Amino acid sequence: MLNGTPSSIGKNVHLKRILKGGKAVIFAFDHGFEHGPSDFEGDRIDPRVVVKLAVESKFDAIMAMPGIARATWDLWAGRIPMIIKLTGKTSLRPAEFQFLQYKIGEAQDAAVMGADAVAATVYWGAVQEDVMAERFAKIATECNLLGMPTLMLSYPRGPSIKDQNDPEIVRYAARASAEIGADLIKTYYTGSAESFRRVVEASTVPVMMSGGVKYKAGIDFLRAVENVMKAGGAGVVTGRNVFQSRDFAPLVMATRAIVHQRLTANEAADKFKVKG
Ligand code: FBP
Repeated sequence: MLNGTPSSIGKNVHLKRILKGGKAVIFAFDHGFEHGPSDFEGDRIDPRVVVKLAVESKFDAIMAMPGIARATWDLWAGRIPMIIKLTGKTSLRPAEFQFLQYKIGEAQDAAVMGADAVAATVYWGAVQEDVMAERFAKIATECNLLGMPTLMLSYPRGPSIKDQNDPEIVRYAARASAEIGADLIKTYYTGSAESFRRVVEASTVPVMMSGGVKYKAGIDFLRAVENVMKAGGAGVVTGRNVFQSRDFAPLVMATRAIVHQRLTANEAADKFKVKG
């Protein structure tokens, strides 16, 4: 039996709830804050409708802002681990502030609410990279005391970042995220299994793909997930590719089959009848 300090054991207990065999398919649901209500169509404006779908489709965890976690707690409690996001920015801010995420909560409040982890964003390459990195480091220190893992949304963005999907830049961001002490990393897909492997190998902690803007067809999204798994990635954290699709549950189940059972994208799409 491995021994450890209470906080290191706590971190592992939480991580084991989120990652199954070291892999996970996590639902990103902070878009109402980051992009505004225009990201949601019809009844999906209601977070309870979306969280119910996420729970029923069997995501491994949900990442949401504190107010959404609170408004839906009875739907996820005891069913799916919640990761509370502690940084954000709205798209309403002036352009010169779009590269800065500010702190909107405390790790302690997330722990009190029953979260299994906290998430925070750093834009590597931004003018205010230092501000976000310092905030992340403080959150990580708090989390170490609480025995909670951190998920970093590790995004290369800034005046000198010409291509935020450039594998050399994404792997630098992943490496910096691991070096600062993130427990899990979510970052941009670099376009192929070979290039994403370079990202994964640069990190000392699990690297997950960030879903991004909705692909034209579900199968294209599933192919990207397949490549991430071939590259040794730990899965995917996705929002729009699922909640902006009418194929919500089939897409989640197909993604799970690729991540957890290593089906190919074509096999998973056939099995779960993903249409687009
Ligand atoms: P998606 O899978 O929808 O891209 O969600 C991932 C995410 O990081 C969200 O957590 C966040 O709200 C959004 O993307 C950020 O989007 P943008 O790239 O416009 O800042």
